[in-house]
Amino acid sequence: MPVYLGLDCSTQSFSAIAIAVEGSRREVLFERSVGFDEYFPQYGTRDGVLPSGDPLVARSSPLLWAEALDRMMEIVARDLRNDRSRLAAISGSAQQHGSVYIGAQATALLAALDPGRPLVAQVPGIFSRPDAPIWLDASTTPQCTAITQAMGGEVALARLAGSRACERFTGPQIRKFFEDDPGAYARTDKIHLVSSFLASLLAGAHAPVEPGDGAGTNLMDLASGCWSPAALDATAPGLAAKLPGIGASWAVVGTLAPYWMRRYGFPPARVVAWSGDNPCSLIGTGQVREGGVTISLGTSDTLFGLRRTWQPDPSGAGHVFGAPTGDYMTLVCCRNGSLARERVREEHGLDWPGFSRALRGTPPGNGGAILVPWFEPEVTPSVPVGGGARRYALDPADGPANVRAVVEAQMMALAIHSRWMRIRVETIHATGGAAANREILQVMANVHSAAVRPLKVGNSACLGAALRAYHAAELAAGRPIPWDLVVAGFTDPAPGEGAAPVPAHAARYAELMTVYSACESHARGTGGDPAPLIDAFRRRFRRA
Ligand code: XUL
Repeated sequence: MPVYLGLDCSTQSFSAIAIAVEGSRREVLFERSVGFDEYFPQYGTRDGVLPSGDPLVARSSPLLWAEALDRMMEIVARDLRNDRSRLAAISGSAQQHGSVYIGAQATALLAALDPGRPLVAQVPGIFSRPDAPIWLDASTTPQCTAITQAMGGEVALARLAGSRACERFTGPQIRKFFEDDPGAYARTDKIHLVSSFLASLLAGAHAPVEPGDGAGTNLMDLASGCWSPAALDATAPGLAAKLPGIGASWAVVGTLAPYWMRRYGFPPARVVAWSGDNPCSLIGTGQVREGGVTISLGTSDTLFGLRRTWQPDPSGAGHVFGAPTGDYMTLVCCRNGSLARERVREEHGLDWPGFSRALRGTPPGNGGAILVPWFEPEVTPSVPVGGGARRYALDPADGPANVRAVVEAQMMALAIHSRWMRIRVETIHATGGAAANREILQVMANVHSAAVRPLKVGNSACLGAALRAYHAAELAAGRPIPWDLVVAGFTDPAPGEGAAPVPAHAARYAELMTVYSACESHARGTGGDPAPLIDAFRRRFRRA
């Protein structure tokens, strides 16, 4: 059976999933993952991020990503053993918005990688900037303001690009680089997304940007799928010449470079355009039709669904990206995801079973106790300068109540800030590390008043990349397959698992969400004291 490989360069780790497909026979061969901090301590990252004196700055190392790719390909070659020759295509998924800056010497270097030496020994010279700003960076508020002004305001930009100017998006990051270091900007020949950078290393030549991920730049005209000349002009001079082209999501960008074939014994497998982790996860959770919803609980918590047509979020908080099917996807992203859960768990000296026990032992609605979990600057709603977490009617020392409060807040924030999508949520496909936690899924089901189904494969972004490789390889071979058939057998919910909403608890959250919104507004300095609302909620659910 032909084998397809999906790779995933996320914030904290690098993963691979190999699948085998032939007709209706479908099999996940293996999943592998290496954490950046543990496997590559020499880079000094913490949770995948380089240390910085400025809490608004978040960068990682493109060299680390290259080394992790090399290590993962070695692992995959070992694990595929005699099946290596059956590798038909590879695609990938990467954290969105991050950018990699490359000098002109890279083109020749990429084409002549020496299989006798590891990648990490050969590529340091290609970067015109040693670090890469990533999606956790919140340092570009002045650049966002300037770009917004030049584009005629937030609404005009969102109508063109699917999102207002966001601190973590690539365009504002490029503008900041140009302002801070015009010399290095001038020496930059190509600016890649993390996704197109890694695809370029595999193919040994500059790969195009994929439109799903390209929509996370504030630079792409979402309707035409092309770079917008006006947005490029508003960002930095000469940018058009520095960006790779935008290709179709299913573009075969080349075959594996000789480096990979000679060093690890791979065949000349097709390299398919890489996309962002959220677009890939759309496929990896089987959202290939309009109307469904995925919640992904990872470093970021995201909620998204496929759309055939699109309108931007009038509040400016949500996003519209391209979907790898050629459609669109709407998305909200909350930055304070897994690290916020971990922080509360650690603050109260709990392990994960203890975290689950705390959820089981506390009442839905938490008696009106609220935590607004903005431990780090939040992206939804936009809280660029870290105002810190805020507690309302919540004792900071009460471990179980804080555990419930962080999970309820995260679920309510996703529900509140995704209303603009107007999706009638009946079933949620849950993915990401925390989707393995039954108690968290129960809160999700009650807050959204929807059935929650976790999927068999937890890393849906990586699986989505493997499925995209399969789809594109078939298309390239003249055998186009509908997306329903691409995902069939891979993205089915795990049987017997999941959570159903409890109607009385769902009704309670419908009221608590009004309280939570008021707490968010108060915490942002845009609303009054939510205490009267909290008291009213408490009186109503006193005996709950
Ligand atoms: C989406 C976003 C995050 C990153 C995390 O807009 O910023 O979900 O893609 O990997």
